[in-house]
Amino acid sequence: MKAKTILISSLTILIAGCKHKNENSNKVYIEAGIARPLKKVALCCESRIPARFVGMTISVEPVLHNSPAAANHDHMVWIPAGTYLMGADNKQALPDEYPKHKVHVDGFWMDITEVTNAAFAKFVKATGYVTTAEKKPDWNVLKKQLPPGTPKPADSLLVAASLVFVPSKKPVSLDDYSQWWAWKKGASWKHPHGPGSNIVGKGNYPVVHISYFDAVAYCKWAGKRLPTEAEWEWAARGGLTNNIYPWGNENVNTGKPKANTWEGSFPYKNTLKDHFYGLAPVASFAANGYGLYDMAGNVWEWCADYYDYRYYGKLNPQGVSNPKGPAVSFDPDEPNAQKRVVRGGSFLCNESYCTGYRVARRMKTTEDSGMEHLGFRCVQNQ
Ligand SMILES: [Ca+2]
Repeated sequence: MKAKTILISSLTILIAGCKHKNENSNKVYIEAGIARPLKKVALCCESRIPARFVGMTISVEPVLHNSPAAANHDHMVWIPAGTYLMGADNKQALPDEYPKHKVHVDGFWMDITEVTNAAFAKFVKATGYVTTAEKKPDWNVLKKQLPPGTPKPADSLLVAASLVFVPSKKPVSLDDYSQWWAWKKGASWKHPHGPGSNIVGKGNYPVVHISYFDAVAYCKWAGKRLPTEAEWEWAARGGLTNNIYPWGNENVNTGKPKANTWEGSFPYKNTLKDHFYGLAPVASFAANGYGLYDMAGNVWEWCADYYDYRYYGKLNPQGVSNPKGPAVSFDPDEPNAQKRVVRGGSFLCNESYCTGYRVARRMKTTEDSGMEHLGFRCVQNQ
């Protein structure tokens, strides 16, 4: 196994583009230099999206040396309090979406769009903040989080970098995410597709390559916070009851485009029915019933909660109020990795295998993950 493949395998995992069922369960993959059986769902969307460093569990509260911006409700909408049934709505639901359970959430303010490049640039200008993707990984730190004996990758790979989407030229096995994700030196929020790309003229596009730490730092500065998973799903439903998508139940591919997704055959053929191959400017599609844009598709959005695939089953079946997620994360596919929930799907999600744009769809990734299709939006209590 080439060093680069080992690194990508150890740095990344899968995505937003994968089948519901992996038919090649007898294959193995290399993670951190160790061959492991490929589980039936191990490399599907439902299991995980790429992580920057597998098993790296850094819990670092961001420290800001500048005063926060004055809190206001500009560009936000009030989401009313309510009680709903959280979780699975249809047969595409994954095991971690069960059981469907009663949840009450208090009212809150929510950004009507994903945080944009323009907004993030203001934050960086005010604070001098440097994102995770812009920092060189420290091998002495990294190796402590990996299995003993994991070989050190080449110095040329231990650089400030992030994961960018590179389509294949033909159909490929959806088991091998390294065929469409590339560890690209210099990729960051300012260079979404690596050196040579930039965000000039794209102030109204969602900021991407944002780690959980980056998102929390921005929210703090803005006088806001990340939504809980329960708040996010309640808001995404937009006042509808037990519907599959933010717009209702009409299939994503039926009628006029309703979200920025991947149409065609992943990861090599995109029919562009929704007119966007990659990212779309925020609010390019109709808002949901609460006035929120892009709660489906465009970019995955960070939530505050740790991820535990068993979490719903541990809650009081009579109902819960303002749940804040489990005390610790647990993903059976990567039991040592500390993961947070991400929601909403991205421009890479496709009806045939990912369906990340369903309002009940859960996804998770390690806190240091930064990718070309991962962003966030904020909420506020009052
Ligand atoms: Ca699209």
